[in-house]
Amino acid sequence: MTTTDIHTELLKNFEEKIERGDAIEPKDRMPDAYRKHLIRQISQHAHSEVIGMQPEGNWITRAPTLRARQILLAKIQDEGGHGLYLYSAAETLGISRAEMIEQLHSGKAKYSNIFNYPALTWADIGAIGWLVDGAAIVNQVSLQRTSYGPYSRAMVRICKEESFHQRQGYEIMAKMMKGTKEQQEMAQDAMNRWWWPSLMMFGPHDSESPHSGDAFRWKIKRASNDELRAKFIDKTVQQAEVIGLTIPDNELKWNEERGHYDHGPINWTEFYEVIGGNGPCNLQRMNHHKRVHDEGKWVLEAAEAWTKKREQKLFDLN
Ligand code: FAQ
Repeated sequence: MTTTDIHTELLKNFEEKIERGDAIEPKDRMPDAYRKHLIRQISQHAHSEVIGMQPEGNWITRAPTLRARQILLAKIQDEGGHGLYLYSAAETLGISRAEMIEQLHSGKAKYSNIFNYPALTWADIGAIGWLVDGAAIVNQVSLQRTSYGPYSRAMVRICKEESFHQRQGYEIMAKMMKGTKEQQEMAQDAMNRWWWPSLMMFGPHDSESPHSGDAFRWKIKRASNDELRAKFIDKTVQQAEVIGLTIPDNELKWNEERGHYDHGPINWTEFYEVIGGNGPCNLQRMNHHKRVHDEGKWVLEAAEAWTKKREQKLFDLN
């Protein structure tokens, strides 16, 4: 067998595994394009979790009660943990965490559009939990069946935690809607500002999504951007109705034939501006991440020095 034959055989094995719906594991042979596609998606997902801690972090000291503060703190810690599972999953594909952070800082790697908007009031914390985590869950539930084993297993755990996050946000909104007129207005205002960016989280329409072709062929994506967006809208409209919030879309209408809500046009110019680095908070988010990364370098250095010392000790003992 020539090297080319072996290569062809290994890639055939990969295609067959995908066809059967078997998981691809780190030691399996995979096409380079599959590996790169996953590194892009998983690292962007990880960066989103970590950058997503910033808008909520601003509210820890301003939470209205001790209970609300404890819950918010636990939620934000979870998001940091999600980032860590995802960085670890991406590392199994042959990229280091340092390289991923470098790509984030240089602008090569993206993170979710949604975290470039400011959290102006306590109701925004409700809207983030309810809408942003709600949108993230819809996407992540479908990714539990993604073809790459480490990514799919990370999703299973993450989804369990996200459903608690979504309830945390919904509880805040429900409480505010039972409160004073000012509190109700604050909740509606947060809804108005977070609704459209939340719909953008699912990415461009299927017809405009350059990565979807490969993503479906390799079973990385199990549902399309538009299908997931529709699922999110359908369930969220009902939740909004229960607590008396209005969806800020005059064109929102149930379509009996499609079995989904029709919605008004999404502002894709805004979406591309935001993911291109020109959203309201992009600079602030990146500067904060870079500063904290630099300030925390000593922790990494200390951990590395300790590991080296321990290894030397073990070596001396042997
Ligand atoms: N934001 O061809 P497609 C969370 C980019 S986790 C920014 O459709 P694809 C938890 C895309 O990268 C939220 N960029 O791409 C939490 C590509 O650009 P590129 C994160 C976006 O990958 C809650 C270009 O547009 N979740 O919130 C976005 O097939 C609360 C063309 O797009 C995930 O990352 C966007 N929204 O589909 C934390 C889920 N959408 O890379 C804290 C995993 C698209 O060529 C607090 N990711 N782009 O330069 C996915 O499922 C997919 O990557 C999609 C995009 C669906 C996001």
